Amino acid sequence: LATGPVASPPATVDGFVREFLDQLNFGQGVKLSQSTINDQYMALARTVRSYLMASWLETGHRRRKEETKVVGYLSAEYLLGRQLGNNLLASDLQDIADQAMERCGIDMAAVRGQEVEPGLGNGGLGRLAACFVDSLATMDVACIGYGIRYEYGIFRQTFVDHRQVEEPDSWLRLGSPWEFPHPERAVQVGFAGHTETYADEQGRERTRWAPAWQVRGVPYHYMVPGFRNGVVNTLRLWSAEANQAFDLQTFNRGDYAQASRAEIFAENISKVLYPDDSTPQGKELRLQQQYFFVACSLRDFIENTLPRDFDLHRLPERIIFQLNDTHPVIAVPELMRILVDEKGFDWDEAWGITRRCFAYTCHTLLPEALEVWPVELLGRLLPRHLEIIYRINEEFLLEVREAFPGDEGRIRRMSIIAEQPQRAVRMAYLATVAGAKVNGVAELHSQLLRDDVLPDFNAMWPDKFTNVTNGITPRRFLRLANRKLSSLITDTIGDGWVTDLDRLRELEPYANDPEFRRRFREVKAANKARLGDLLQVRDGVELRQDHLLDVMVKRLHEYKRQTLKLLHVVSVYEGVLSGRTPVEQVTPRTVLFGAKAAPGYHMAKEIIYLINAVAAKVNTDPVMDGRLQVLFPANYNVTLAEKVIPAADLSEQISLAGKEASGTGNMKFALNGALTIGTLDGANVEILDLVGEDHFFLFGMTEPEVEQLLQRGYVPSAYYDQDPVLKATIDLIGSGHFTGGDPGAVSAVLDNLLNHDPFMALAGFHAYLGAQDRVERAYADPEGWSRSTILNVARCGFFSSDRSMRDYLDRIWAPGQA
Ligand code: 26M
Repeated sequence: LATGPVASPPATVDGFVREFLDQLNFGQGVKLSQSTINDQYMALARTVRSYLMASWLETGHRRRKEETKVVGYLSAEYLLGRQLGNNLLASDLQDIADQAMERCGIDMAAVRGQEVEPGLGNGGLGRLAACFVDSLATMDVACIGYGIRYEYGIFRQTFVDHRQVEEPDSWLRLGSPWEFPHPERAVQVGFAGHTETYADEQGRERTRWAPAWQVRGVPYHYMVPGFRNGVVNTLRLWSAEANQAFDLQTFNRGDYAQASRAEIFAENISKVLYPDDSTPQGKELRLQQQYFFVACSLRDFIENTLPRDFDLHRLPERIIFQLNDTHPVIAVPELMRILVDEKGFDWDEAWGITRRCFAYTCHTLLPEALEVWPVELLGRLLPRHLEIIYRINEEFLLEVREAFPGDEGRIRRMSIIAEQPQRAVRMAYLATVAGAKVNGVAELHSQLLRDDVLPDFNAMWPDKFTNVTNGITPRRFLRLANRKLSSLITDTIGDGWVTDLDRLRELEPYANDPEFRRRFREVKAANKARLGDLLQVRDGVELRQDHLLDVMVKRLHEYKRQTLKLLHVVSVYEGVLSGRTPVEQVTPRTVLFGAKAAPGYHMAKEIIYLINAVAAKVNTDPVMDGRLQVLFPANYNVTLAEKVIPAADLSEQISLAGKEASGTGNMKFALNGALTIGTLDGANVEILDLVGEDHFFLFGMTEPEVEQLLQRGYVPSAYYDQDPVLKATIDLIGSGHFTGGDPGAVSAVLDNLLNHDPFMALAGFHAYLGAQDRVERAYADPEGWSRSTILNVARCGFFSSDRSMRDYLDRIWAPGQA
């Protein structure tokens, strides 16, 4: 009994209804007639879970027998999005669930709307991690995703008087039906204290770390189902808990607040996601988070996942830890500490193992985004790790000296320890030294990484560097988010594309088929109507269905150039206002922004204010005759993305060349039948290559041209002085027209543009307007536009994260084996 596979409930409407009612009655403890929407959501989620459970257990069992190499994806962020729809899709229960809910008289849409998405990430990097684990499950690759179970995810954005106000994201308030706590698998993590040397039984000198305090890491498991393949991998997110709720002596004295201080302190570690995504603040709590989750993860893998008596000399045969940016890099000295201090390995032996267990992905080019930890802080929080980092650096610099004798400048440049402006550990260098491979996230980015960010390391180890262009999961971002387009594609070429996205190529001939083009336009119109309904309910705004929908959704950053988009909007408005453009000549257009600003990023918040101020004016000024609308729904997140992207006509990817590492929104739009207006940056370059110049609105400088302009000396005000349209546009903003007559309210943004403009928005303005003219001419020809959108979909199969995972396997995780 009970040794065979666990039985799933019958995959029929009857079976589903029965399981659902059981979950409602015995799990949730209510009768259907008394149940709230939340009861129904919880029971439905638990029902779906039940269907996936047999596969989860089976996959776990198989993995333990297999003895294959596991990918340990180490990421401080997973921006998962809602789980219910995804897991219904993966288990092929969508239709059954719909019918079952109907039979119970339940409003399925309302129940779906009840789910709060786990927003455990900031943006691209966190969403990429979620796409990657989805693809690995679908490809049946053994992967454990390791991360942090933040109690509060990315803040909820609201606008008050046009300004961003952040609210805590208490996504766990009603409980999450998707998580499985495993307190029995908890591990201990130490902090601070001191190190000491001692002689072991053989008289060898050894070091041990005596931490000053410890916390308990409790893992919460989440299912990561593959697409209809019976595979369910695991995401293991760690929550910090105090070892004891109270200091009993203090408790007995009656000082209850003091008695629970240790508990509060420990639990702070996984309390909240840091909402910065480009300028790390070097905060102690952030370092605690990083060490906490990698220490838990390494301990978990070595002690609880590998077989009992596993010989750690062979560790690289069983694990590759992929470092998602530098956030988990403290895992490198942690593994050294485990091997040397705890397991008694020689330093050289341990280092030989460690260097084969890690690979590093870099996600940025901005120098200010590279993490650096002051030695003072690191030494106080993790004294043993600092010693280990020093020794790694010493021996590394010996290697450099040997390879480049007498080149002291190079040694200073390459040192893992920076001396200026304060002594600090350069985490990207540590990752590069330790990593078996280092990759960028798009061709251009990987090239710039070699040439500009890590050139000395590239000179030393050219073979270490490689590229893996990012991708997105076609399950969530096409099949789930755009059911109508998916059906049209499947009706035309079959459903193999869902797991083999290159097959979208088979759509190419249909770009010339007027009937197919008509159906394609029908899909877009339906998606636009669906978004209109949502925005009406959510924000009480009307989305004009006859407008070109022009979308810019991404984090608010100067380098992404939301201001350039805004300058375009204002120039259109100013043209009509000043009588330069007859209003009938304006292409009816809705510009939709979605963007969160890091709470401490002042300029980004000013830009948000300006967008809202411009929207309020432009939307209501009768002079525009309703032909230009600016919408800025608050709190852009994965859930909203799934509705916005399928409805878009135009995708704004207008970062200054050389600044956006890859972008992944760009891929989502192209695959959902929007055309891109964009620069030669990140993965845009590869999208352009694949779809062709006739089907992409390219503008702006190349990265070398940006460099040249910088060398010559960039004077933004010269563009203002010489371009009358730009001047009129900026002057209108500067006049206080959008800010109730108060020019002061926009001066920070305008001063910055006119006097600094680090991302060359003014230099880009003219070419951008030219590209927008080309957009409007193309949009005026619906057949030509449809043809281009179909070719975009047909030619972008490359951007499946399944292909990204194949590339990681071939180039990084199992070269020669795959
Ligand atoms: C660091 C320290 C402290 C607090 C937060 C951070 C931090 C968190 C997220 C820093 C950066 C973070 O994310 C950066 C990011 O999302 N980068 C994007 O990665 C995508 C996936 O590779 C790329 O497509 C984008 O171009 C890149 O901007």
